[in-house]
Amino acid sequence: MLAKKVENALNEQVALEAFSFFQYLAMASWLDNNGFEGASKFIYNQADEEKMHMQKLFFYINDAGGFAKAPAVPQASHDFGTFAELFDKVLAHEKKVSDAIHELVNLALAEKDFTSFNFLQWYVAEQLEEENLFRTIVDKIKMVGGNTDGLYMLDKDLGTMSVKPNPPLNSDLGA
Ligand code: OFO
Repeated sequence: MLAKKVENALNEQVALEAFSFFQYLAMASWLDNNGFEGASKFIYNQADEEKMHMQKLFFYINDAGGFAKAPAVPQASHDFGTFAELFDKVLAHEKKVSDAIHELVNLALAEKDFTSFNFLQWYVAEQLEEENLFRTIVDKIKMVGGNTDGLYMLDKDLGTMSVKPNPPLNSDLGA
């Protein structure tokens, strides 16, 4: 049974994932407008992943006997400075999401809500993967520095990065 405090915190996480979706949509649009076609495609795919993260939580809340609520989402920003600054912001955002997931895990354990604790392990693993991915991209951007040829190649590479197949959106823990 879903503990009430955990249900509320899961609904807050739904809102954070929804914000991530819109924030990445805004970033993809900025990249597209600034000539970074490959990176734009890559971030559009990341936005889709965030939507999936949100829906997976949403379905879980109801599956576990709670009430999933469509969230109010804060306005995403549209100004990111430079290509490098944009990816710094993505990495910082992913770290914030990881902290929120870890808080949720902590709460589930404190409330002896072992079902939610188990469900959330998928997000713990996902955040490790996402932080690692964006840290690598930030490192590559630093390596390239202001070199336009290097930036061109990096943008191209980002555009060819494969899209992960989405897991089922219900609370299937085998996902
Ligand atoms: Fe990229 O963060 Fe969702 O969970």
